[in-house]
Order: sequence, then structure tokens, then C-alpha cells
Amino acid sequence: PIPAPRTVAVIPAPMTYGQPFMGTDKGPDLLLDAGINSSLTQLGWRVSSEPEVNPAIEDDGRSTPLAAKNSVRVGLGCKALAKVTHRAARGGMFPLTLGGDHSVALGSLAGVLRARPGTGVIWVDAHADLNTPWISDSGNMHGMPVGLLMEGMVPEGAGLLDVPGLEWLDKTWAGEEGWPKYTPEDPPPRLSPQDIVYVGLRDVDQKERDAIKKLGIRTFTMYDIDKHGVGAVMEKAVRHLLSKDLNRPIHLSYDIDAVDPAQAPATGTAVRGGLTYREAHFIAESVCASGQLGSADIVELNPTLSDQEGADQTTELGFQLVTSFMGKSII
Ligand code: Z70
Ligand code: MN
Ligand code: MN
Ligand code: MN
Repeated sequence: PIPAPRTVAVIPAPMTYGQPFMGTDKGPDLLLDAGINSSLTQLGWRVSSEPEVNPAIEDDGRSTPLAAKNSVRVGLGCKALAKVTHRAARGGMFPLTLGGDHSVALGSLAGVLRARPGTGVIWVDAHADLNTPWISDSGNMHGMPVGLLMEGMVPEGAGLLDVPGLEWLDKTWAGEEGWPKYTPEDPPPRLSPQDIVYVGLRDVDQKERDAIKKLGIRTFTMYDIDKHGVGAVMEKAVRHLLSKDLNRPIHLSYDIDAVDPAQAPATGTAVRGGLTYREAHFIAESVCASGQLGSADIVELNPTLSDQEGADQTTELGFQLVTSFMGKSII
């Protein structure tokens, strides 16, 4: 249970090496400069403004034959972020991570899962982000945060020790300050297939589709939203997670590219046929209304990939989505 008045830890994570473009590192400052902290205060939150998590990590030259570009920078940045979200969640706070590309969710969610192992996840995205260094076509790690945390995605005989930068997620990790050694009672953070639902999918790689089917992960694609409406979809999505435990915390990972490029042009992988402005808001509002939201990410804002008007519009939308899932209501 989160004490009242609830405290949100606002965590800027300006990381950009999980995908090919510079610019997602601008996301946190755009949201902060637009006044996200004072809006959260107005909504009744106590705000703990955290320092940026972007340790100027050098690629230390360790390379991997696996498909995992910039794995040292991404992996060690996420390790640092995981420590921050872990501490915030342990302290009863709501960790709110401002990305950054979506690889930051590997860190934010790993920390939250370690502190609150029963967490259920709502992944709002055009993409499934279920790749791993063993199956990815692109090698871009923003396509891997779910895959790297999901049980059953690392091939038999392989391990996360094999990926430079990701050793901290392996069960043999020796531990260090702020992130103790794993034990059988306190194992590495992992997601089970029934602990996540996808909303908004429309661009999924073949091997991700195979994995979704094999693992039985619950998906609500754009087809489902068109067919049943976003209201029914969100009711089912929340019910799926809470049927296991009505009191479990929910982590919302919101990739702005879930929204149609007409409303959110300033992002790295714009895919047509996305959420409308109202659908995007409704998703945020209904996750809030579940009463179980305990942590969240907003990611993939990239103002350098559109004109100024598009960048402003996308920032404004990201801002509104955050205030919506953090409790803003229309009346
Ligand atoms: C593709 C890959 C992706 C976000 C693109 C795309 C992944 N499945 N994720 N944009 N946020 O490269 O793995
Ligand atoms: Mn900055
Ligand atoms: Mn994503
Ligand atoms: Mn995406």
C-alpha cells in the first residue's frame, strides 16, 4: 500500500542508445521544462525530483557476436536506473521514468519487479519489444525490454552473462551496493507470460509473434481496439491482470509510438494506423481508474525527428498522457 499523500519519484532517463537516432535523450527535459512536476503537485502528489540517470557510460569496447547494439551503454544505464526505481518502490513511492528510448524500461521495470515481484504490466506500444539478442533482426535494444525480462525467452544453454552490460540480470550476479546479490528467496527480476498485457500492437516481428503464441501472452492489437472499442479492451486488459490478485500493483509502460503519427509524429518508429488522441487518453485514464497503478514510463519522444510543430504537439501529448494516468480527470 502506498502512503498518503502519495509521493512520485520523477526520474529523468535521457538514454538514446537503444535505437539508431540521437534525440530521445531530449525527452525528459521537454517534459520537465513543460512543468510536469508542478502539474503532479497540483494533482495532489508529493514530488521527489530525482537526478538524471544517464551516467556518461563509455562503451568499454566489449563486443558481442549477438544482436545487441550498444549493449554496454544500454545495459549499464539500465542497471543504474533499476537501482533508482528499486529504491523508490521499496520506499513506497511511485517511480515515474521519463525516457529516453524504450530500452530504459528494462531498467525501470527490473527495479520495480525486484521491489514488487507481483507487479502486472500494461505495455502500450505499436511494438511488442519482445526481442532478445538471440532473435532480434535489428539488434536495437529498445525492441528488447520485455524479451529480456520474460521467462522462457533466453535460449536453453545461454544466459544474460553472455551479453556485455546485462550481467546484473543473471542469477549468478555477485551484487553491489544498492542492488544486492540474488538468492533463491530474492531471485533476479522476471516476468511471467501471464503478468503482461499488450495494448496497441501493429508492428510485430515474426519471431515475436511466434513467442507471443508459444507463451500465451495476452495481446490487444489495433484490430481488437477497432473491433471491440477501447473501452472493452481496457476492461479486459485490467481484468486479465487483476484476476490473479485484485491488489497487485500495475506498471504502465507507455511508448508514444502507440499513438497515431498524426498526433505523435516526433518519435523514432512512427507506424501508421495507431491510437487516436482520445483512445490514447482513455487508456491512460482507465489504467489510473484501476486504482492499482504503482509505477510507469513514458518513452520514445524524439523532438529532432519532426518539425517544431510536430515536436511541440508530441511533447504536449506525452505530458497530457502522464497527467491522465497520474490522476487528472476531466471534471
Ligand atoms: C522492432 C525491432 C521498436 C520501439 C521500435 C522494432 C522495435 N521490433 N520498439 N520502436 N519502441 O527492431 O526489434
Ligand atoms: Mn538534462
Ligand atoms: Mn516500445
Ligand atoms: Mn514502439
